Amino acid sequence: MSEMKHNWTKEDVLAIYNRPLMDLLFDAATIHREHHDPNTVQVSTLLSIKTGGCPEDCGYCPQAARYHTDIEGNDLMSVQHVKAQALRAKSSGSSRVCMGAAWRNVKDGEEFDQVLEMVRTINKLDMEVCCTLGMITENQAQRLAEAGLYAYNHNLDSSEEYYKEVISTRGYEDRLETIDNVRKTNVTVCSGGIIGMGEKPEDRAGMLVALATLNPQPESVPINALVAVEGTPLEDQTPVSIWDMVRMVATTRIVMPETQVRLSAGRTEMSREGQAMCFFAGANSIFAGDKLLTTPNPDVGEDMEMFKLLGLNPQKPFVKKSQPETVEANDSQYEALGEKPKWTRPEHKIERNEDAKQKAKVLR
Ligand code: SAM
Ligand code: DTB
Ligand code: SF4
Repeated sequence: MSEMKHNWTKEDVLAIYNRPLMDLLFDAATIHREHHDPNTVQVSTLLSIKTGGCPEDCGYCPQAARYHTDIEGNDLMSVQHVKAQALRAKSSGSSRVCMGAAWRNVKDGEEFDQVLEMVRTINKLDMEVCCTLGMITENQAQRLAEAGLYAYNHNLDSSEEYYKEVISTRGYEDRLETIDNVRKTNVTVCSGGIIGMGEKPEDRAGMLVALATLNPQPESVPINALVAVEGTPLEDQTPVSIWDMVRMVATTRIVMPETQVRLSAGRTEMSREGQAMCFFAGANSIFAGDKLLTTPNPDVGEDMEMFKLLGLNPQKPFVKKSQPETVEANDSQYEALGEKPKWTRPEHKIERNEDAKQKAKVLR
């Protein structure tokens, strides 16, 4: 096996992305087979533990309070409810539960303590636990690790340049800092992005460079196709073509050979043939369950039929890394520091975000 390459440039990556499709697919599939079992796909279930009412202005997101979408907001879910959902996910073949909260960043206090209890509870069910809670400090990452967190998801979403066209309430450097905070613990890093937001292939390459030059590279990289939700600034984006998705997956596989590449949002729009091409190109993980966080996803039964048709097997938990131990709240060696980190707030004007916000005001 060759040494992992970390010095990717945008030119390198764009050249890979633009290769003749058959060459690109062949190389990606070859690299995939050198590093992974091509017939095994990791299955994660998403659980929105705190939905809607988010203060951020992410142009793609139906959970941003400032836009008018038909999302019903909820308070933080109870630990019992989360446990019941995790058991359901386990019985339907998922090895991982990914809990998402519509927060800008984690604040120390009762709600975070409740999330830590959710992490302990799911880890004790022998499932991999992932959280995506917005920006976190090193101390918060350590507390999550101690509770038994397996992965933390924090997407870069696009290139640094295009990020500014989508979000104005936080900066790219905040995202990188959170990833760095997670890296200081034994929690694995899950970070990827979205295609179909109006970005150019150069931006897709830029995002992959930002991820592939992290050392170590993220253990998992979700590739989402934008789900264009009515009321969000990106509601009118044309759907990405399957060819773009396949190119993105294949390029991700080539530049990050060891990573689990997750075929994420947007699968309801993809045919089985399209998804099969993505698996061939190196995707080896999916989100299963009829809902992502707030939008639809293929039915579990249909996914299992597809697995059967393609001869794919769900990956068992903890095959890539051993199960973390759970330390109980009373035995914790970390205390809540109550820090108030100065995450950035660029607040530059993004016209389409402003328009969507104005429209929401009229509709309310
Ligand atoms: N609030 C936290 C944050 O932003 O980091 C965690 C939850 S947030 C919903 C997690 C990720 O979901 C985003 O980074 C984005 O990549 C993805 N996402 C959100 N809305 C989406 C959409 N409409 N289509 C595709 N992906 C989406
Ligand atoms: C990721 O990259 N995609 C997931 C997960 N990580 C948190 C979320 C997709 C959300 C799609 C829009 C929704 O359902 O709200
Ligand atoms: Fe909030 Fe996350 Fe949605 Fe942005 S992506 S609006 S931070 S929930």
